Amino acid sequence: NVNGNEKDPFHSTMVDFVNLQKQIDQLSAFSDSPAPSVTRILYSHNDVAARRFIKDLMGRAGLSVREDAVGNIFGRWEGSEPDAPAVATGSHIDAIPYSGKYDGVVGVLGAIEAINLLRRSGFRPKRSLEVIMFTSEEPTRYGISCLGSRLLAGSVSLAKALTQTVDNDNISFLDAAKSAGYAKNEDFSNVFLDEKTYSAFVELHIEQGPILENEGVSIGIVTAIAAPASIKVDFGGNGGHAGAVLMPQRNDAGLAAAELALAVEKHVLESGSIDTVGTVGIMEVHPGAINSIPSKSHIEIDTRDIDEKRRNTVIEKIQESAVSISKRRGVELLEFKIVNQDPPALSDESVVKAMESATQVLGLSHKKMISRAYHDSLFMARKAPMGMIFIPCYKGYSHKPEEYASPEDIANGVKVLALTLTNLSLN
Ligand code: HGY
Ligand code: MN
Ligand code: MN
Ligand code: MN
Repeated sequence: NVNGNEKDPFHSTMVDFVNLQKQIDQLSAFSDSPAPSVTRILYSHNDVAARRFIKDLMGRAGLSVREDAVGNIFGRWEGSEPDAPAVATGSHIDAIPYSGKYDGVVGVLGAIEAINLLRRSGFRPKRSLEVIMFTSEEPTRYGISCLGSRLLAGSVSLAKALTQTVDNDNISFLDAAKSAGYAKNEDFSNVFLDEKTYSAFVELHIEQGPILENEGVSIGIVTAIAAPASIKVDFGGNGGHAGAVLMPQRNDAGLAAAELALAVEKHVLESGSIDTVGTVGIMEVHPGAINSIPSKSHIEIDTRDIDEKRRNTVIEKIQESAVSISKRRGVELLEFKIVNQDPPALSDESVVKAMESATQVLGLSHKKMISRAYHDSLFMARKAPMGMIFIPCYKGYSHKPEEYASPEDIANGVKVLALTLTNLSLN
C-alpha cells in the first residue's frame, strides 16, 4: 500500500472521475465520424489533434513527455531510483471506424488520472512510472495490429516493412508519419526497447466482453491474451457483362470470396472449441457495379484462439479451402497473405499478485480471466512482466458506438491501477 495505512491507501483521495469523464468526452470529439461513434485513424488530422490533447494532459500531470519515431508517446514520473527499470502502464487512443469512446482510451486517460491520484495522495515513486500512449493499436490504416508496441518489442521485419508499406489510398507510412511530425529518422529499429527498460507493464482496459457485467464482478485480472492472426486474400476472374455471360462461362471472383468466407466459419466451428473465433470483416468486389460480374475480390480474415496450435490448424484449412475454391471455380488465387500470426501472451505471476492485492486492499470483487481481444500488452509482454486490469463494459459491447463503461467502474479501475503501480514501483 501507499503509506503504510492499511485501511485507506489513498488517504481517501478520490479519483477525479468527473474530470476524467469530461476528458473521455472531449477526446471522443476528435473523430472522423459523427457522435456517438468514434473513428480515429493513425496520423489523421483528428489523431494528431488527439495526440496533442494527451501530451497536454501528461504535462499537466507533471510527466516529462517524449515521443519516438512512430509516435509512441511516453510520459515519465522520475522515481528516487531513476536508473532502475521503470514501471510502465498505458494503452491506445486510435479507434476503428464507427467504434466507441472507451476502447484503449480508459487505459491512457485512466493511467494519467492514476498518476494525478498518486501525486494528490503524497506518493513518491522509487522506480520511475511511465504512461505510454501506443501508436496504432488498431490495424485499420496499414493492416498491422499493435504497430507501435510490436515495434517497441523489437520486430525487425516490421521495422523494414514500414519503409515500404502504403495504405489503400496509396499513401506511404513514411509520408503519413512525416505529415504527423514523426519518422524524421527512417531507421525504425531505433524504436526497439532496450532490455530491462521496464520492470513491469500493466494495462487498464474495458473487458470488451460481457462476463464481468453478467457476474457483477468489479475487476478482471487477466491471466492470458488470446493468439490473434489476420489474413488477406485476393481472387481474380474474367468479369464481364451480367446479362451476356451465361453461367457455365463464368469465373466469378465475388462468389469465390463468399464461399471462402463461409469456409472460414466452417473451419472455425470444426475446431471443437468455443474459444476459436473467425471473422471476415472486410469483403470487397471489383468493379462493384450491379451489372458487372466481379473480376476481382478482396477479403480480410481475423481468426483467434487461446490455443495457438488450434488456431494455426484453422489457418491451414482456410488456405486449403482458398486453393480448392479457386481450382473448382476457375478463379485465380492472386494472393493469400498471412499478415500476422502471433502467439498468445501469459501475464506474469508477480504482476498478477500485485493486481490481486490491490483489489483486495480496495475491497473490490475480482476474477481471473483471459482476454479474447488483443492489446498492446500482447507485445509489451515480450519486453517486461505484463498484467492487465479489466473493468466491466455495458453488455460487453465494443468496436461499436454503444460501447460504454460507467464512471464508477472506470474509477475502480484507476484505483486498482494506481495501487498496483505503487506496489510495483516500491518493490
Ligand atoms: O481487435 C482487437 O482485439 C483489439 O480491440 N484491437
Ligand atoms: Mn480495439
Ligand atoms: Mn483496445
Ligand atoms: Mn450496358
